[in-house]
Amino acid sequence: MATTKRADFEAIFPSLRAELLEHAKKYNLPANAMEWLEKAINANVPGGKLNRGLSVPDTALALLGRPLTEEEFKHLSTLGWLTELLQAFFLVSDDIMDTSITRRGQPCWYRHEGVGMIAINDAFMLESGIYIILKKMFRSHPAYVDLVELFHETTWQTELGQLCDLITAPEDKVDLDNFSLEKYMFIVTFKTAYYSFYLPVALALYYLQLATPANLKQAHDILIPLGQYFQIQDDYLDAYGDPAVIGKIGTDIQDNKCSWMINQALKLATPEQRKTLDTAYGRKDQELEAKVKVVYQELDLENVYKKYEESTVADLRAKIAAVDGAEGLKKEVFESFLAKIYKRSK
Ligand code: DMA
Ligand code: MG
Ligand code: MG
Ligand code: MG
Repeated sequence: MATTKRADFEAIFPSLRAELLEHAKKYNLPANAMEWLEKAINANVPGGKLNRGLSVPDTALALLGRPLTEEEFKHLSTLGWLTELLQAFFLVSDDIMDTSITRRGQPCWYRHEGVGMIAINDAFMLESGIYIILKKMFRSHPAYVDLVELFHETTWQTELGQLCDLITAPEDKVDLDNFSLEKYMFIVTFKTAYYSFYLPVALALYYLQLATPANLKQAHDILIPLGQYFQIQDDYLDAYGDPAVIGKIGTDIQDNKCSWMINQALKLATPEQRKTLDTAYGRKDQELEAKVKVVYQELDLENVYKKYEESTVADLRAKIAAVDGAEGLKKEVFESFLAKIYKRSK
């Protein structure tokens, strides 16, 4: 299947950045603030894997089964970049809330020299940028209201997920009985699956004016499980990934997160191992974190994860194989998502 070239997609970005800066300049924003805004955009929007962004034109390519016109490519890539702006907004704030150290191989934005909590306002500006570009480029598109509402709803869903993620991980009160796979699935569905998987496909469907309640639901029912799998990978990589490859240092154990790993450990732990987890999990202490990882090793969570991955991917493949095109969707849309993330190490 034809896919979007990363360089072609990246070539769209400078004009969007210019639109945002020009819009700020209209208010006579002082030069030092203009520079700040540009730096905040440059440090946080490009430079990721661009999986979400590329998925928007890729979905359109799969749906149409023909090359995109220049205008379609520009518009769909713009919508892709708006998902990357949304992601930048979430990541800047997530890293503050998770007290993370690095992101994409660099210090997290709030840890840059002179940034600190100004990053909170930067996150808001990155979010607002979505609606400035949407208005500028899609104001007269028949699906304009759908696009705006989709971004708003997806943002809300992600924030609900982040809320649950955070309140299930209190800093001052570790209680592993408070975790469950049920709570976990809610958290990951909302904090990750909607914005990372459902959003790009829904954007392409709305833009092409192919969206119907039935195909949005069919897409949802495959993309949400795909997104859950993606976040389970993220949790696995938090403990087992190589920071040099994933570009970030895991914080889930010290942050007392209701992660997939701890939920598996709680299912399998002996009373002795459980005691270790109770005293070592969720403490801001590297030695205690290492003790939790020893229990993970003893329980061979690496293999538990690999088995989970194979069985989930088999289920997902079966779901995708059942897409018959009756609703105007194509298997390729979902196959390309799965191919991008299967056995990922970053
Ligand atoms: C990701 O959760 C969710 C959002 C909305 C960014 P996370 O904190 O596990 O992500 P990461 O591991 O990238 O910090
Ligand atoms: Mg985080
Ligand atoms: Mg987080
Ligand atoms: Mg994570």
